[in-house]
Amino acid sequence: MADEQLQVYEDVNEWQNLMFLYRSAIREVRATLDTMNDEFQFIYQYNPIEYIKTRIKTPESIVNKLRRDGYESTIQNMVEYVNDIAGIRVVCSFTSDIYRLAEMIGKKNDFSILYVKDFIKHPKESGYRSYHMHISVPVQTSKGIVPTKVELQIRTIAMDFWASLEHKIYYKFEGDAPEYISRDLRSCATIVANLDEKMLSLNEAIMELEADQAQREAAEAAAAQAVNVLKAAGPDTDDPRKETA
Ligand code: 0O2
Repeated sequence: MADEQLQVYEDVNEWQNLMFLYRSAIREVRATLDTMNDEFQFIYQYNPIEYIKTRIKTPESIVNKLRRDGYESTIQNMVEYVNDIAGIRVVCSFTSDIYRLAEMIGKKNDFSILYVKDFIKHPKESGYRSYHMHISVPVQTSKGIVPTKVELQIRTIAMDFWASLEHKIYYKFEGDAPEYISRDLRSCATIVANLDEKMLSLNEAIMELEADQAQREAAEAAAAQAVNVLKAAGPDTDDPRKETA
């Protein structure tokens, strides 16, 4: 009995240590994303990240996933086979931002990319679209560095809206929604994809107009400056009317 109790205490300790690692990994990735957002502002003059959500998977959801994949509910299996215990969702304005961000994350020396799932280029049967990056983050502890897995889901506002609603419906019907609801959701996913495409091309058109306007203003400013220089040089210099008078 005492031994069993000890085992429970050891497991609780192990569980708490693990949760500490996942929380720390989330904090580190989040800080990197905030810095990236600032860097993005510097390079492209706007912030691509609308908002970030983070979560630690619930014990119930971990156990369900292990069971679904045919593994026993042990802490070792959970660490080895459940890759999204630490989850970060990054919501962007445009699809192009997703790929730019993913590229920047890929270049971070601290993180190693374990694998990527591009559900934007290859949407799921359900209609789900999102870009998933599975990374390993080195968490510094008093006992040394512990590589810790984090799942990053990067998607647009429209994709996030769709996924949140679909997730609720999926749970409401325990994965067995009536066919007409699944069909409607799939057609909504197509509308969302078209909307994202339209918004992206609108944004590109706006940016082109802004660039043209900035160019025109710069040319006008240069012309005005040239006139001022001539005026300042006085009527004696280079004034052809003076010679003919
Ligand atoms: P929850 O409640 O969000 O945690 P892997 O281990 O990476 O090989 P995995 O994790 O079994 O594969 O599956 P996948 O397909 O990569 O999905 C990972 C997560 O993406 C899911 O976690 C969801 O958050 C999200 N997701 C995947 N497919 C769908 C979908 O069709 N609709 C919605 N709304 N979300 C989806 P969980 O654990 O399923 O759920």
